[in-house]
Amino acid sequence: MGANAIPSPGTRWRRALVAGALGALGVTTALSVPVPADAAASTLGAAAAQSGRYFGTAISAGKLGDSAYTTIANREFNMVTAENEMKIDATEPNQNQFNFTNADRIYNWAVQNGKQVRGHTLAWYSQQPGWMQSLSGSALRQAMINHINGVMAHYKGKIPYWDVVNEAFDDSTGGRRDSNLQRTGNDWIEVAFRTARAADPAAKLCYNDYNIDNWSWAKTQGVYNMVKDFKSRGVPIDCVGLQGHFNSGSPYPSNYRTTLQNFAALGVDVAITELDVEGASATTYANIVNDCLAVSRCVGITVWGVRDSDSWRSSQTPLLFDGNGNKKAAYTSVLNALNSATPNPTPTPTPTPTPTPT
Ligand code: 9MR
Repeated sequence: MGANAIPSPGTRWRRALVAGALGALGVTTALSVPVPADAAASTLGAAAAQSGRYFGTAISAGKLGDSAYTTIANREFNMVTAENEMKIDATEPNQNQFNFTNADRIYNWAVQNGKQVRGHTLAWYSQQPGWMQSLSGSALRQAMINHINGVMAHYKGKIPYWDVVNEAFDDSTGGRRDSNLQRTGNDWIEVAFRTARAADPAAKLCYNDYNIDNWSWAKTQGVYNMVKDFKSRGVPIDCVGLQGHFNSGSPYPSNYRTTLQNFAALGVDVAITELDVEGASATTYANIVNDCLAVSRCVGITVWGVRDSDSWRSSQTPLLFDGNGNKKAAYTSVLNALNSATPNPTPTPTPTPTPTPT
């Protein structure tokens, strides 16, 4: 909890003044205008911490030598996701030869600067090394298990949230995405989660995907039904990551809060894990933040890069800082939304999970 969670006397005094002025004008409605306060936090991470949440960014190891980049990243964010460096091709380039050089550069930079790290990602159809792409059947299944064990052992007890499985659902049908992992058998996802639980019982285990924001979309329903099934059968899952890559083809939906609430009601944390918004509308960014703040189990928000020039979709200028590192209007609206949050509802994370015997 940040030191600024409780409004200072000065804040309350200004509120009373505004209320008095409105009263003199005959305005009697409840006052809900956010009042800029000296209690407000001045960075995204500190502002999110006021309600027990985090605000994170994707980080690239190759940019850690860019001081303009690290200055902003260090100042503003208190959670870090490796944009590519913890993926399968990076951490196990040859079968059973693990390489954590770049992953550790990011991990160490984060921890040395007082930040936590979200693990991304252990089992995914994409960014598989060549040797894994050529496997199938039980050999691939065993390689997936071995990969999860190898990476999670390296970071055991150090990563609060792992994206165990990424993007396993089909975009249009709401069924499973066809992939070499899927062809090993429909139980591959639960095997991945059970393996992950045993490998690091302290980590919260997430399913992460895009286009699961709109409650009425088939893909959202498909993932929801999988999580519901897992919870009912005791398959260990603790969180759902909604990536949040919003653009004209996949716009921020008005029912987003409903989606977050419905996932959370299954008994998992939710997080916005890779947020970017085409054009970076300040209003849309504020709406997204307010939706997370309205859901007690929405534990934090991560934007997918620091400056527009760092984005995988840089031409869409979807982030909070421009290419020169200047704060954009969306930055201010996000900061204000975070600062307007009451300390409650605070996230109520899942209890430390107990390993489920396989
Ligand atoms: O931002 C990442 C980009 O640098 C990589 O080239 C790409 C390769 O697949 O992955 C991007 O990150 C993705 C993330 O890992 C999973 N969700 C979608 C992200 C954007 O493609």
